[in-house]
Amino acid sequence: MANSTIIQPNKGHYNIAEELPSWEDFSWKDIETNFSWSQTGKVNMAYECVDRHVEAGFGEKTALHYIGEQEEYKLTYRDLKEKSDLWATVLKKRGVKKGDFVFVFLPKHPDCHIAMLAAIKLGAVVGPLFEAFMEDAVKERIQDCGGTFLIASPELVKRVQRDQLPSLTTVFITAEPEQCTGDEISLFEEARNVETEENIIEWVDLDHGLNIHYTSGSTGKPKGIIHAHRAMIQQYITGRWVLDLKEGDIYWCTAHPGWVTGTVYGVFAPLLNRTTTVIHGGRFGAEEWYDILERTGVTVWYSAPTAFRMLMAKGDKLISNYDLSKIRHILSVGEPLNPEIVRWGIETLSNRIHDTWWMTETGAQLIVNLPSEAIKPGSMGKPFPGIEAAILGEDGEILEAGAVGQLALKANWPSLMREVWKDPAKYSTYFPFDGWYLSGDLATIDETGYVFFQGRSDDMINSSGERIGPFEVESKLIEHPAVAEVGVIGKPDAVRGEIVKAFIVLNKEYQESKELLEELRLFVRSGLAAHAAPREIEFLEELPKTPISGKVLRRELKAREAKKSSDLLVNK
Ligand code: 6R9
Repeated sequence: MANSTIIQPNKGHYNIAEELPSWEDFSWKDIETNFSWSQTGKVNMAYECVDRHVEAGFGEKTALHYIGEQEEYKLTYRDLKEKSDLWATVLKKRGVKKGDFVFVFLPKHPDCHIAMLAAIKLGAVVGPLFEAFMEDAVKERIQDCGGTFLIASPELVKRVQRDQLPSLTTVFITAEPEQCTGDEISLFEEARNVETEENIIEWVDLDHGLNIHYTSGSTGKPKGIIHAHRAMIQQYITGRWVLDLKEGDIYWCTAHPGWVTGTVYGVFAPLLNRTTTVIHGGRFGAEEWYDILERTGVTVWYSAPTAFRMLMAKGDKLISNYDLSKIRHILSVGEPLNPEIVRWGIETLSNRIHDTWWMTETGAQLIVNLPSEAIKPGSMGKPFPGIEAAILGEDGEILEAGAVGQLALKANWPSLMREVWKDPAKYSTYFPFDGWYLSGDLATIDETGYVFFQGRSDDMINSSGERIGPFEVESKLIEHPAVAEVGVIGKPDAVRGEIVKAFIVLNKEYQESKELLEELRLFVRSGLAAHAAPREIEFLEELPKTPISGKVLRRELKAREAKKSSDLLVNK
């Protein structure tokens, strides 16, 4: 809790704040009444995302605004309904039925939305695959749940090893027949040759499987996390109250649906709230991103610390070339949001950046900075209404304010995962203490209920008996003008148990030098604490990161260190 600054909201920015109930008055049951199924009990996420809005007279509203490298176009809610109905008809004709796994391997593109919605309309469980996955990552996932159907682009399908995936019987390609090979089916051609089936929607139970996302956690092979249609309750209301989405907003979530953020807050939540979503095909580029924000008039923007840091590293002069005045609400997820980024947001974008915390397993945001509340930079915010958080000690006891322990959430909430695919034993490891979901993250909660992230439990550093969270050291270092990116780990040390080691990527106008190294060490020593100052600093060209969400891979940095020291031993 190094930083005690409090940043008050600019109330005029936000819309929904006034309708927020007090914590005591909140009930998930009340939220359900926004949906017609609260009477029927039968549901379909795709209907709630799309068809419902067309029936209510909003068919002409823009649902998707696509900006690709070659083309740019918009689709209305009616377009999205017609296209997803049509593709659902094709899928059904080719055998897709309720409960089947349908993988979607497409770049960020409206086709990805349409494919996902079409599969969901049939009651299939959709598995969006991240566009940068290579052969093994794709194989592992499809194999694990015996996926039978795949919808892919002609480029990405090349990374699918059909000969090693016997379960995968049917592959649809989002292209014309000339671009298909072997038994691949041209989705475009088939779609031209069918009549859209009326009432194509398969009504399912609230607990019926909706999507599967694989998450690696800290060890072991990826686990298939399955969510149910019920998750929409929380995905809808967090979209409304946290993203503050309303009529007239232009919303951009920069994540690909292969990351849970891109599915929940890139596809479902904005459609559930009848918003216009911007889709940008292509990779990160500061100029492109600023251009998109300006040109499409984005009002609400959801991204990640790694992207904000890359924009910061490009300098503030670049921003001044763009008119970004339409942006009224910015949010972040996936990694600790350094206070420096929050300051940058206020100075250069005239907006607070609102941190949100959740996990693949939790299915929706749980710890948030509501737009109407004060922000404490360095804190992830407070539990969303209806969510109870606590810091637990080793034996599951609730720790007092300020103590470091495991961040735990009182189960149950609507979007909590339904199962870990074929691994009930793994599922129960999340609930070692009665009624609590254990996150694997270490955190503290202050007297006012704000939650401060410390690190994954396996990232904590213990140096001469002092416990040091890598996040605080990283956040201090990032304040230094020379530092663009940083990852901090505990390096095994014979005397101290561990020492703090920082891996730093320098901003391009800075050169590696002994003086700079000393200056950085002093910067932490004087700004944070002597024991937190890195005893070792190594400069790198880039940091290892998770491909999907850009999280700094501290465990990879650790593994490199371990390997280095064992090499030393061997070479002695
Ligand atoms: C949505 C998502 C989950 C892990 C989580 C934590 C880290 C997420 C964070 C954050 C600090 C935040 N994480 N949000 N750490 N501050 N606001 O990221 O899901 O990819 O499954 O990762 O990410 O360590 O446990 P997922």
